[in-house]
Amino acid sequence: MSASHTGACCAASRDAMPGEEPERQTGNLTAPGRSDLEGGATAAITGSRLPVGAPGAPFDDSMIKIVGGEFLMGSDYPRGFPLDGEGPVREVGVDPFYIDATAVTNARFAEFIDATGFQTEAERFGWTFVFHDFISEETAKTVTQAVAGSEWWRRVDGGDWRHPDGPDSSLEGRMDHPVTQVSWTDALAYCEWAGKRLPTEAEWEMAARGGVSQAMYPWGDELVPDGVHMSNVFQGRFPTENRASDGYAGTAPVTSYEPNGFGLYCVSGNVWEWCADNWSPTFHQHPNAPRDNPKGPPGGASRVMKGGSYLCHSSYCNRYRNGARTSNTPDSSTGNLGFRCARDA
Ligand SMILES: [Ca+2]
Ligand SMILES: [Cu+2]
Repeated sequence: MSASHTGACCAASRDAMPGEEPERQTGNLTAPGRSDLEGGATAAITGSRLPVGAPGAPFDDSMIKIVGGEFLMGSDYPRGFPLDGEGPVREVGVDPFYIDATAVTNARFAEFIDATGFQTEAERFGWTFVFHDFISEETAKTVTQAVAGSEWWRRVDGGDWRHPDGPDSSLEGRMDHPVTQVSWTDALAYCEWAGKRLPTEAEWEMAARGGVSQAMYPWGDELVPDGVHMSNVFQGRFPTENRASDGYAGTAPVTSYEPNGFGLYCVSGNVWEWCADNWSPTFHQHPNAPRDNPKGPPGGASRVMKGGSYLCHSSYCNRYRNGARTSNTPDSSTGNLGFRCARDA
């Protein structure tokens, strides 16, 4: 996590780890060099869940057609993180597209791995980031590094998507949960296999808003309307007291809670979701920045993440809002970061 992400309960980056660079194998998929290591309004609701057969993929997935049009993107929320560049609120146009109703599950990801033998970056690096509470006592004895300033993130050797809490953990009972411990590069590989792609940030946010203009959350402005939990975030005292009043201390099944107006589940909370765009906190603030199907700036060391996660808490990191955003390096993987796919209409 770079200094610009102060306050991010959510993002732990490989480049946050000081000291020796873990050995990595090369040649599989391109991944960025690690040389910089240091220690809306007019969106029509279709509601039509057309089954879209992704060419080449062994299953038909249920995707949701977003009609496109213009919407108000971003947020001027005064309690946001200025360095995230949520604002200003601006009108952005998006072409019609399809998006997954849910995040990619462990079950789906397992199909991809079984079909391709793909090795994720966490497996190639040999380690990943796990939230401190989820690490077993046995594994904890082997953990030597925490992220400075976010000590709840621990580097765990042998953790990967199949072992999201460390080498002695498993996916038992979690096959319908979102896959985690996947890097942006891993997500692209899955998308390619599935005949899909990652959504742009604009597409993601338009879909997440569910046709409600400039609401704080996909369902409205209140986090817990009438005491009903609408998302999987963090209740209690972060990071030590996870009360899980919403039913889940970690990930939840991808169709938990009510879907938004477009039929998307868990866009807020549960896991962060990778977007296609390169990250910049300022690119969209330029007067001539693209407003028509914007795809983020060219270049850049990080990628956009949206939606917040089960670790977001109002007292610390309120990025479970529609307009919120953060980033991570494309080779990073954590236990609260997954993705959903999009597709051209
Ligand atoms: Ca929770
Ligand atoms: Cu957060």
